[in-house]
Amino acid sequence: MKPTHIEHLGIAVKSLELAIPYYEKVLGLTCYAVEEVPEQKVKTAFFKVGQTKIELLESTDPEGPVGKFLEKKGEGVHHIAFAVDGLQSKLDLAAERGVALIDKTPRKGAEGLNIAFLHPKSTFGVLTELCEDPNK
Ligand code: CMX
Repeated sequence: MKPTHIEHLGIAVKSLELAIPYYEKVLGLTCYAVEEVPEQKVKTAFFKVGQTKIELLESTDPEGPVGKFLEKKGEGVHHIAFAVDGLQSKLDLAAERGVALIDKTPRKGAEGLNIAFLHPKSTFGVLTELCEDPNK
């Protein structure tokens, strides 16, 4: 698949309000966007570290993916997102190689990216997101 870089790391937190000050006041990063993604039942906060972002994820519904993750595993790293070119062809390639796809075709994610998830049961326990910037 040859990802170009790690686009972001998704970190599940109980509260953006409580977590953001750690990233700003201790790590010295700047929260440059807070965005609700209703389809994913999350509210997100973004920070940049070089070319990579940190995406904090607060659940807006206990039955959503992050709500269930927090209930089962608690706060922590929720997913890794790789930037790729030609997202649909990379999804087809993953399926050909036996990886279970959560999304067979790309959909819209935060920040206007086209995204698709690979199932953590196929990726050694790490929920994996592939992202493509449609404006690149
Ligand atoms: N990382 C690793 N494993 C995970 C996981 C994660 N983030 N989320 C769930 N799992 C594991 C669970 O621990 C569970 O494992 P066991 O069967 O061993 O107990 C298994 O997957 C099933 O978990 P579940 O709680 O029953 O949840 P579902 O099967 O309903 O859904 C998943 C799991 C990954 C398919 C679903 O969370 C999903 O579709 N995720 C993709 C979308 C998403 O995560 N959106 C939020 C972020 C959006 C954004 O970045 O904007």
